[in-house]
Parts: sequence; C-alpha cells; structure tokens
Amino acid sequence: MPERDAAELLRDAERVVVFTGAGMSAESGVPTFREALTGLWSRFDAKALATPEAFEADPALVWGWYEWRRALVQRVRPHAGHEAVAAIEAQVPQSVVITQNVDDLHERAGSRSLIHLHGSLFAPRCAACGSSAALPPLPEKSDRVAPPRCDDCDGPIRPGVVWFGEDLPSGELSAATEAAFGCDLLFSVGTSGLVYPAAEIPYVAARSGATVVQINPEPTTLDAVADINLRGKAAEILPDLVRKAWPR
Ligand code: BV8
Ligand code: ZN
Repeated sequence: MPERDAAELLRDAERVVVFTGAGMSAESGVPTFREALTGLWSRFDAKALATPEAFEADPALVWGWYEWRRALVQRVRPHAGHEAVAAIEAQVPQSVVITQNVDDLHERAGSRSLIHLHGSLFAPRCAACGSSAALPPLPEKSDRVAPPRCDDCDGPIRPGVVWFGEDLPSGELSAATEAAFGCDLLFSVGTSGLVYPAAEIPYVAARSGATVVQINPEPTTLDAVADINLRGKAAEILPDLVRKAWPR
C-alpha cells in the first residue's frame, strides 16, 4: 500500500525535503494558477500579469493584483497539511521546505527551514533602486492601485516576487538545489511541475538517489519522476502520513 510505504520512509528518513506549489495553498482558499482568476482579474492570464513587462505597462493593474492576493492570503489560514509539514520539520531535524508559493502559510503553520524560490507577497521593494519597502495598508477592494513610491529614489514599489523571465534569487536556488541533492526523501506537493528552474528540484533529488513521493489529486509532469504517487489532497494526505509515521 503506497501510503504505508511513504509513512515508513518518512519515519526512517534522515533528511527530508518538502517541495510545494500552489496546490499546497488551495485548501486554505488560495486559488492555484490553473484555476481562473476571479473578479477584475478574470479576463487576464496570471502568466501575463506576473511579468516585468506587465508591471512596466500598467503598474497599477499589477500592483493591485498582488495587493488583492495579499489581502486574500491574510484572510485565510494554514490548513492541517501545512501543520503536518511543520510537524515533519520538528521530527526530522535535517528537513527543508522549498516552496514556489509567495504566500506566508508555511510560516504561519510554524515552518522554520523554509526557502521561497519565487519570493513573497510580504517583501515589496523598489523597482528602481531595490530598497525594501514597508507594506502599505491593504486596499479596501480588489482594483487597480497605483504602487507606492520609494522613500529613497521615488521609484515605483514592486511586489517582492520573481516574475516570468526574471532570474530566481541565486542564494535560494543554490540552497534548494543543495537540499534536494542531499536529501533521502522528497515530497512534491501540489505542483504541476511546469515552471522552471523550480520544477527541476524533484529531479535533482531523484538523480541523487532520493525517493520521490508525489502528493497531488491529478497526474502531473512529475509522475515521471515520482517513485510513489499519492493521488489526493495535501490537507488530507500529509496529516495522515505524519500520524502513520509517528503514531502518538
Ligand atoms: C527564469 C511568483 C531565467 C509570481 C512564479 C520564455 C521567456 C522567459 C522565460 C521562459 C520562457 N519559456 C520558459 C521560460 C522559463 C519560465 C517557465 O518555466 N515558463 C513556463 C510557463 C514554461 N521560467 C521563468 O521565467 C523563471 N525564470 O527562467 O529565469 C530566464 C531569464 C530570462 C529569460 C529566460 C529565462 C521564473 C519563473 C517564476 C515565475 N513566478 N510565481 C506570482 O506568484 O505571481 S511561478 C508561479 O507559477 C508559481 O510560483 C509556481 O511556480 C507556478 C504555478 O505552478 P504550480 O505551483 O505548480 O501551480 P499550478 O496551478 O500549476 O498547479 C497546482 C497543482 O496543485 C495542480 O497539479 C493541481 O492538481 C494541484 N492541486 C490542486 N488542489 C490541490 C492540489 N494538490 C494538493 N492538494 C490540493 N488540495
Ligand atoms: Zn528606490
């Protein structure tokens, strides 16, 4: 029974990596990239908005979208799957969480060894000089919002995320690659594995001899690399695995 095997592997693991995507936040109520955007944004494609060109062309539209997403994240809560990930970190000292998500749900569930490959909604910075900026008060409703200006150079403030066509932060990428290379067990949770170089992480683990366990309700490109495929939701499977690995 694959889930029992995964729980046994988890119990015996020395170095675990949990690699998460938008599906990890879905049961908290944060829409994934594959689901249609709602409201003002429904006529846009996330991939078109998450680019430097879009911000250049219409800073208020893009800044407003990210502030809408930040407001949504602040209204929701981490779920039992996020808590299970934090429980794994508590049980397996050498474990690392690598997330593609820009929300703070892993942090709020207690995860500490956390790498954000694509930045965070909570770290705005100046698009011109790079100074970090304070988070402004959230807008009342989801709409276009002109980005605040930089205190140092009056440049426009941008979200602290990695857009399509932008390099990932090199420190985070090398730390994540190193963790994947050195782990003996990697969980890939709630990611379609389409966006590179982040999607490379499970392959790095597999190539270095780790067991790869995928948790996802539908087939993804990472089926090709998963040793064990657990078809289901993060908030159900992860707590179940932790209970089986470390019965109270
Ligand atoms: C780069 C932050 C070097 C922003 C994100 C042409 C020009 C330029 C670049 C490229 C190009 N062609 C290809 C590229 C590379 C590009 C890329 O990979 N494109 C893809 C589309 C092919 N990558 C980049 O641009 C990266 N940079 O390559 O730099 C470079 C530089 C210049 C020129 C060339 C190269 C930067 C990529 C980072 C983009 N930023 N996020 C923001 O959040 O707004 S990516 C964003 O989308 C997420 O962070 C995540 O990575 C991705 C979404 O994927 P997932 O997380 O997997 O989510 P998805 O919705 O797809 O899937 C959810 C899954 O969950 C599903 O499988 C679903 O079944 C499952 N699920 C649902 N419910 C649940 C569940 N699972 C469990 N439980 C549930 N309940
Ligand atoms: Zn500035």
